[in-house]
Formats: sequence, structure tokens, C-alpha cells
Amino acid sequence: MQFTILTLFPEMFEPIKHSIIERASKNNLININLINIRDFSKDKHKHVDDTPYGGGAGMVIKPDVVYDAYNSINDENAKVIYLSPKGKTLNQKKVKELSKEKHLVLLCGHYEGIDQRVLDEIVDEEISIGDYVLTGGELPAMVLIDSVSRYVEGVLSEDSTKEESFSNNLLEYPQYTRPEIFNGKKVPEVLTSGNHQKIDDWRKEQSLITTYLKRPELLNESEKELAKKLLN
Ligand code: 4H7
Repeated sequence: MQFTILTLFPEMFEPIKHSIIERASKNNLININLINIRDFSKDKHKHVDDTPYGGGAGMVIKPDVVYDAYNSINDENAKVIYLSPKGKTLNQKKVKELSKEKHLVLLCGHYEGIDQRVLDEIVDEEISIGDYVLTGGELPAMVLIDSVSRYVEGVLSEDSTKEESFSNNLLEYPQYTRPEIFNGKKVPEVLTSGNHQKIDDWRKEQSLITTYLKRPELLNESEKELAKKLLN
């Protein structure tokens, strides 16, 4: 899968070239291409922004610079995503959907945003990572890359993507490791029993109970009833 990032701050993406994505990058499963929008500035001072028509605070990124940066990619089949607070909120269903794409272009805004005319011209989808304000679209782009990359064939074991939170609409069960006793607290006995059927059942119950206590809105009525019974 190919990610192309259009940004004024390419240095911000250094960290995601490491971590979980590093193995995927080495195996050529994922390729990240950074384009500095400033490289397409038309003037000798490398300006990319200007004052907003109609007045008001801050600066707006110029449409022609973004358009030229986009056209340098030269892939008509790439899906262009604009990371902005006006977008649809990202969730795991959307993440899985996006992981089926061959090429995603992530457009990162800054300052007061980007001139609307070029957005109307090139953006396929507007996505937000949640209802809060950030200084730029770079962190949302990294969140999207991290979450989507996990679903790219061969990046993670199938087990880890199948079993996890949200894939089955439940939160994950609690995890334990050595020592068997920590600060006087013992690991739940079932986990050291060696009975895999019992362990499986216990984990499913714990998932349901955890979800009921922390995020009840994720459950339907019969799941909530079952969780209540398990808690008695
Ligand atoms: C695009 C358009 C995404 C990018 C506007 C981006 C939150 C999210 C940005 C803006 C982002 C998210 C302009 C919004 C200036 C904030 C004060 C950069 N913030 N800005 N405003 N939730 N900010 O995904």
C-alpha cells in the first residue's frame, strides 16, 4: 500500500517511519512518500499562505501551491483524504475499508486551513480523528497511517487483528504476565489452569463485563442483560 503525504512539515513524520510500520516498510508492504508543499511555492521567499479574503485572523494556504503539489503525484486512482475537524470521525470500520485502497494521499492543513477551491477540486473524502482541535493535520495523518497499516496483508498476524477490540464490537479482556503474585495480588486462577476452553470462555466474559462497565453504549440490550447476570 502506498501513502503519499502532502504537508508543510515533512520532518514531523520521522517517528512513524519507525515503530510498527518499520517492518512493513522493509518488506515493501507499505511505502510512505513525503511531499513538501513548500517546494511548489511560486515566489522567491517560498510563501505558501496569504491573508484570508473577507478579513479575519491568521493565514490560509494558497490553492495553486497545493494543486501543483497534488499534480506532481500523477496517480488518478489515488484516493485523496483531507484531515480536518469537519470530516467524518474515523472508526475501525472506516480503517478496514481504507486498508483495501492501493494509494492514499493524505492532505495536511495548517494555519486557518486551505483555500476551499482546491479542496473542492482534489479531495475525495474529509476525515477527522475526533472532536477536538489540533494545530495541523499531520498528527491525524499519522493516526490514520498507523491504524490502516495494521490491516495491510502481512503487516500483523491475522490473529491479532481478528481478536482485538472493536473488531467484535467489544473491548479487550485484561492481560497478565509474570510474576504470578504482584503486590499481594494473584493472577486469575483460570489463566494458569491450562484448560484452553475455560480460558476462552473466561476471556469472552471479561470482554463483555469490561465493555458493560466502561462503554455500555457499545452493547445491545441482550448483551447488557448477559453482562448484568455475569456481574451478580
Ligand atoms: C484542516 C482544516 C484535524 C486542518 C482546518 C485537523 C483537528 C483535526 C486543520 C484545520 C486539525 C481532527 C484550522 C482547525 C485552524 C483548527 C483553529 C488543522 N484539527 N484547523 N483551526 N480532529 N487542525 O482530526
